[in-house]
Amino acid sequence: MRVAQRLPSNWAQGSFLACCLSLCAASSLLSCPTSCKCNISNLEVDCSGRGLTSVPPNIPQDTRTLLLLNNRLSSLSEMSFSNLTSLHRLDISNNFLDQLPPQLFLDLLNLTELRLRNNSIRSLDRDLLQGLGFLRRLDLSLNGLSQLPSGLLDDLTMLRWLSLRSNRLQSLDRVTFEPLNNLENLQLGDNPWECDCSLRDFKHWMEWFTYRGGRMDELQCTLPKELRGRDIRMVPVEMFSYCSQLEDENNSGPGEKPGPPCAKTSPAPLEPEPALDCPQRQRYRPTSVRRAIGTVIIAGVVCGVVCIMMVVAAAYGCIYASLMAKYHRELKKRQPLMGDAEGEQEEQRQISSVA
Ligand SMILES: *[C@@H]1O[C@H](CO)[C@@H](O)[C@H](O)[C@H]1NC(C)=O
Ligand SMILES: *[C@@H]1O[C@H](CO)[C@@H](O)[C@H](O)[C@H]1NC(C)=O
Ligand SMILES: *[C@@H]1O[C@H](CO)[C@@H](O)[C@H](O)[C@H]1NC(C)=O
Ligand SMILES: *[C@H]1O[C@H](CO)[C@@H](O)[C@H](O)[C@H]1NC(C)=O
Ligand SMILES: *[C@H]1O[C@H](CO)[C@@H](O)[C@H](O)[C@H]1NC(C)=O
Repeated sequence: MRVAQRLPSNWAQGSFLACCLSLCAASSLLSCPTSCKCNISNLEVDCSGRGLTSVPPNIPQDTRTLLLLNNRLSSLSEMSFSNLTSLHRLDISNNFLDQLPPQLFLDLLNLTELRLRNNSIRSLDRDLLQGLGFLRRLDLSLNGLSQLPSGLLDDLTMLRWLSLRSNRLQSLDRVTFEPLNNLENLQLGDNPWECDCSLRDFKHWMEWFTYRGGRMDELQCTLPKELRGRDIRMVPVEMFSYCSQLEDENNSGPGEKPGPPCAKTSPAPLEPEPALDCPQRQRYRPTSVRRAIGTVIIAGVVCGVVCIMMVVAAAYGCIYASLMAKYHRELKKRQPLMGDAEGEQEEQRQISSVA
């Protein structure tokens, strides 16, 4: 298969070079797909806004930038980009893609920028981005993603910018984001986040991420009701302390670890650690959050009452003390008219000694 593929591509390269020696512009125009514009000075092939329903054939093999945005692509075959090994930038935004074949980007090892904004992608295969070790920008915004498979981002150690804005994400796993050592900017806004135990570990990761200088937009909670509209980074970590209580209770339970019960409900047996966010446990969380909020409110009220009482007592003490001080001062002021108190005492002592 591979040999058969390479023969024509080598031939194409050879003919391209030969033409370059004579008339470069003419040859590049010949090899440019009819529905695209090709720029040989930066090896860019622009096929955007042509109403395309499939990737045009005969895209020059040394293409560095391929623009396919604003078309009508609804599916791609596994081989769509298979011989464009020099590709650095690929933009397929504003199409109707819903499912991407797992091997789609397998040969694009030099890819630095991948834009899939504004499609209908609902899920991604965990191997889709395998080997893209040079990728710096990844735009998945405006899609229908409801979760990211763990391992999806494992090879993206050079990634600097990632957008997951405007999807249907309710939760994210810390483990999925840990390989992104060079991430600088993360966009997570406009998703229906559920701020419960399943987001706790990711909250910790976000705190570490911003601590080391990473920038983020807002992650506003949608559920539970009590936290709607709040940024999860502003929710005190104490609100999540009940999570470890739940875990402890379960771990010290009748010998049953949290792993197996989740695995029963988890649809993907491939994931090694589904224990942290099994859907079964999520149902308990909103009530527990309510309980935690209730505790906080009661504690606040009690503290407030005690504080007010202390302030009243202190104020009373102060007023009493100042009144007493004033009273004493006035007493002292009045006494000198009749003579110094001590002088008088001395006089009296002298009188008594004389007597
Ligand atoms: C081709 O790319 C170069 C470098 O980016 C640019 O200056 C030039 O305007 C482009 N030519 C066309 C026809 O777009
Ligand atoms: C990828 O990029 C490197 C360095 O820019 C280059 O040496 C290599 O040939 C490229 N690989 C492909 C398949 O184009
Ligand atoms: C998303 O893509 C559709 C179809 O190409 C387009 O009509 C729409 O304007 C795009 N929306 C945004 C926000 O880019
Ligand atoms: C990749 O190259 C082969 C041979 O050069 C060609 O037949 C095929 O259409 C090219 N694929 C793309 C997506 O341009
Ligand atoms: C422990 O896990 C089981 C099974 O998932 C669940 O039914 C139970 O409610 C959990 N216990 C606590 C205290 O959350």
